[in-house]
Amino acid sequence: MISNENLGSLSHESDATHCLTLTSPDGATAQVHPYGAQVTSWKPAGGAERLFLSAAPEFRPGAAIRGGVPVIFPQFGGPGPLPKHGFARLCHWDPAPVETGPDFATAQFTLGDGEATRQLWPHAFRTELRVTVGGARLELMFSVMNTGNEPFTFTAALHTYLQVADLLTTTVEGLAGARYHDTTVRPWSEGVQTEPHVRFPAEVDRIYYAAPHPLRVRTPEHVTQVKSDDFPDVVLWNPGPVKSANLPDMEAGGYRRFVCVEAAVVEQPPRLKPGDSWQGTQTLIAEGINAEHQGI
Ligand code: TA6
Repeated sequence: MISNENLGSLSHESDATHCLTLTSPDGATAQVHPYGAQVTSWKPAGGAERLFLSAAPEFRPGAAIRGGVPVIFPQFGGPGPLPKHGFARLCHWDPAPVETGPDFATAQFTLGDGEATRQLWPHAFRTELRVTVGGARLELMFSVMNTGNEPFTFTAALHTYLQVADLLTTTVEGLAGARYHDTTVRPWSEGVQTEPHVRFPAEVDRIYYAAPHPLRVRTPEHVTQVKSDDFPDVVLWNPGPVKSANLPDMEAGGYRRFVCVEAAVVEQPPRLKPGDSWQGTQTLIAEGINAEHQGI
């Protein structure tokens, strides 16, 4: 468990008082928690909640918020020297004030290195997450800058939990032809997506490389388009019933209410020289929302 002083801890108090709400004039809203700069709610204009948030969160140092959009940096997954999924989701980020335009609201969150992050990962960096909501869209722009004197590499993801009414009637479309690793088995097995739809009859945990875009997450109730810019990879995850039962921060049956579609940069870790930066964007679009609400 991470308990360094500069890393954050999740508490009921911080949850209640420090969440930022973004409200676009057209009625679209998002909520972002400075702990992890984690988007925990997104409602498109005229629509209902589109993100999953666990009803049984863990409030302890070193725990991440289960749901919404955890920011994974500087290490995706378990393999590597850092705790699984790195530390960005366990840190308090600095929020800038919410700005509102004619058809959007936006806020930016910043995280830099500190003593605790340098103990885990000896690099000087600055990351920013800009969250913009408006109409049918939620846009998340993540950037990484090397503010030190030595180069570094990293992997990252926006680990988006999309809410669905029933996992078993949910499909993800658009990945046909993509090469992937199935990470539910050891060693990971390689495959190529042949079916036009990915379904979730049991645990799914796959990293698709150089994945096509956009993807569509289709349920009987609605369709969400997932676009990425400069995140070359996509991770699909649902723990299924067995692994879900072992997650202390997941309510019984909670796994049936989400699918994670993650914009990721994993296979080819970006290498930043001093002064260099990298940026990637994930955009979610609630299809079928009134056309006048499509833009940001
Ligand atoms: O992104 C998929 C994944 O790496 C899965 O292997 C699964 O473990 C998931 O993330 C959630 O990880 P977490 O550390 O949040 O429990």
